[in-house]
Amino acid sequence: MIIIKTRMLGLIRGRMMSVMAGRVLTALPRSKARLLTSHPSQHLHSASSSCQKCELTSKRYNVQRGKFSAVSEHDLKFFQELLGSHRTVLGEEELEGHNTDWLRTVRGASSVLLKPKTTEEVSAILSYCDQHQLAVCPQGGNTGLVGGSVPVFDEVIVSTALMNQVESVDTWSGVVTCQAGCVLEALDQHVAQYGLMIPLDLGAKGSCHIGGNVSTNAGGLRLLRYGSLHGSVLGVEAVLASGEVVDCMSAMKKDNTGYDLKHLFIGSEGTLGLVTKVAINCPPRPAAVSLAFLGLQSFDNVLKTFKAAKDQLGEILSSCEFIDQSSMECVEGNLKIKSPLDEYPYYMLLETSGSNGDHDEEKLNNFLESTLGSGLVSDGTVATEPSKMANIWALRERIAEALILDGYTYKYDISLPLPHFYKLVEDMREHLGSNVVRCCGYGHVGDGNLHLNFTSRQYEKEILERIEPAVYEWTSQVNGSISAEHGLGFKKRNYIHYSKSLGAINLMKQMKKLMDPNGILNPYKVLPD
Ligand code: FAD
Ligand code: 2HG
Ligand code: ZN
Repeated sequence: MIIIKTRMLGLIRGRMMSVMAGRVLTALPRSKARLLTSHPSQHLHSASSSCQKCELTSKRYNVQRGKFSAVSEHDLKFFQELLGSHRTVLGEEELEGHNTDWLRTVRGASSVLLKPKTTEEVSAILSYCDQHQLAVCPQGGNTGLVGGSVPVFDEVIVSTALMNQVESVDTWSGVVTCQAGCVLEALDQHVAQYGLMIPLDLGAKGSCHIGGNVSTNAGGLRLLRYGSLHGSVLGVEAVLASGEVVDCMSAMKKDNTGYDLKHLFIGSEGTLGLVTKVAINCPPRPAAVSLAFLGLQSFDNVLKTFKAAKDQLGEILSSCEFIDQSSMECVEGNLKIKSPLDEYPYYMLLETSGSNGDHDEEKLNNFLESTLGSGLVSDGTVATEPSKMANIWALRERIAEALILDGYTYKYDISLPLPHFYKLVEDMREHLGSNVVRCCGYGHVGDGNLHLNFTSRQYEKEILERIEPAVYEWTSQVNGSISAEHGLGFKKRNYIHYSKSLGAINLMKQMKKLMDPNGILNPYKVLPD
């Protein structure tokens, strides 16, 4: 067994960072994971061109502050003694980017950001906050899309930015053990040296932390192939609100010793504990990757093409994504990225990953021949060259970024049975008419996960009230989920009952009470008011 010793993994080196209105906008480069060679960086801009500060969440959403203490000079002294003054960040300007979400739709007013390096420091911080009734907001890369990663009022922000050590890579079992603050893309590049890959990939890979990914149970572009983090994460270490460290760091693939507590931390969005370490099962890195980009005339053809891809490409199919015309217009128009195909009402990306390029290409070409021949697919192109694949992936991965440039984005992340998948977009488009600039649908069609987005020039309460709860009622009626992969965070918590029974919600509340009796961990998030 070969164990490779520790290495620091921070924000990807050499990335361009730009600063807008005092906020660092992290560039999100193309992944080597998918393409196996390096690529020019892409720059992810997180704000509308006007770059205005958004309204305080507490005001916009009329939230009542919990009975927490406010941070005092005495508290600051404790934090400074524990971490030193450079890891106890103060000041409105310094905290601006940590108080505001990536979408610039929610904003808190925290006055202190803490940057621990070790589990022991996290434990000391939480134990102190619990004893002094100070609310805490855990923060990773702050790329979350439901307002969970930023404070609502003045919660102490505990960032994992400096917890970026890889502890070991077991090359026999393919298990990597690391701290929670490793940036996803950096971690993937690290395990690539050993012929492995992190079984998760998403557009925010250059900024999001693995601890944030685990805490949101992020899905991403390859869930179809590698499954959810509930399967890939073998171990979790987390610190409870009391400061107690819960060690569930088994790196064994099989471990049936009692309740599998790690699952409580996967997807609980920092409300039950702060994740400090993870152990992840990494599959072998594929030697050959191909990407087909298809144009289709109807959504029915999208579904039939997905079915055909499963039947004909089965074991090598690694991603099945979908883009509608309105999303394509947005990414082409706002970001000036050019599609290699003419205009179609629907587009699909089908990626194959395997160990034998010739074999995979032959399969993909046969698949294309048959679907083009039968008329299911109207046009298509296959890329195996990294730069061409990168351009096609940008059309899909950068839609969220393109939408922001319209002004304000109303974002919905819905699981639906496939026969209903696109009907929701059509019905909502009709329901909203010319009130919105755009109503578009895209997403992980292979997983039944629709990303439904609306935009307007600026935030309008009337538009929000026209969308919600209508979109959740529609979803609930077809037994879908109102949050497929982004979580509930702040924005969706009061709609949980559309997807969970009263009994389930009550049990969740009891678990919260047991694990965080004073409710200091990420208040106003996940559970309903
Ligand atoms: P943050 O945004 O910092 O935090 C997210 C939540 O987790 C918050 O509630 C926070 O309190 C909590 N948290 C963070 N770290 C910890 C910790 N160590 N312990 C306990 N709680 C913690 N999501 C998908 O699922 N699939 C996608 O394909 C996808 N694509 C995206 C593309 C773009 C361009 C962007 C901007 C976002 C995308 N997201 C996607 C959403 C987001 O990237 C994920 O939710 C990601 O997992 C968040 O990681 P983070 O480190 O940025 O966490
Ligand atoms: C994606 O898959 C992300 O690109 C973001 O989950 C989805 O922008 C969205 O709605
Ligand atoms: Zn997604």
